Amino acid sequence: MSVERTLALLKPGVLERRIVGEILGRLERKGFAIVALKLMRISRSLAETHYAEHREKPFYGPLCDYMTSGPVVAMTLERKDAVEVLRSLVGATDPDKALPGTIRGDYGVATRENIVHASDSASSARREIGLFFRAEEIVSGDAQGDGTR
Ligand code: 3AN
Repeated sequence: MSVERTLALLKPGVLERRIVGEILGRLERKGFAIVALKLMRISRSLAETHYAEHREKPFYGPLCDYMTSGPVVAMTLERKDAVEVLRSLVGATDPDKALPGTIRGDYGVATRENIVHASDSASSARREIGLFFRAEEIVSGDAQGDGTR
C-alpha cells in the first residue's frame, strides 16, 4: 500500500460539543496530514448524494436531516493506507460496539450521530473528496514535511 487520501467529516454534534480540536488532534497524532479543511453547512442535495448508497434504508432521511442540522468540518487526510487506518481509528458504526480507544468508542453516543464519517474504500474516497473539495482547495501533503518541525 502507499500514500493515499481519504475524506473525513466531523458531524454536527462535534461542533455542538466543542470537541473539534480534540478530534483533529487525534487524527494528527495518528500521522494524518490535513491537506484540505473547511467548516461548512452541507446542503440537502450534497447530503443525499454523499449517502446515496443508503437511499433505501430507513435511516436515510433522518441521517440527511442530521447531517444538515448544523455545521460540519470536512477534510481530506493523507497518509500511508489512509482509508484503512482512518476506518480503524474511527471504529465501528454503532458506538456501543466501537472499542474504547477508537473515536466513536470514546465519543459516540448514538449510531446516527456517530461523530465522524470516514470513506470506506479508495474509490469512495475519490468520489467523496470530489463532492466536498475542488482540486485547487487541496494542498500537497509533501509541503508539510515529516511532522518533526
Ligand atoms: P459507516 O459510517 O461506519 O461507514 P454506514 O456507511 O453503514 O456506516 O452508515 C452511514 C451512516 O449512516 C453512519 N455513519 C450513521 O450515521 C448512519 N447509520 C448507519 N446505520 C444506522 C442505523 N442503524 N441507524 C441510524 N443511523 C445509521
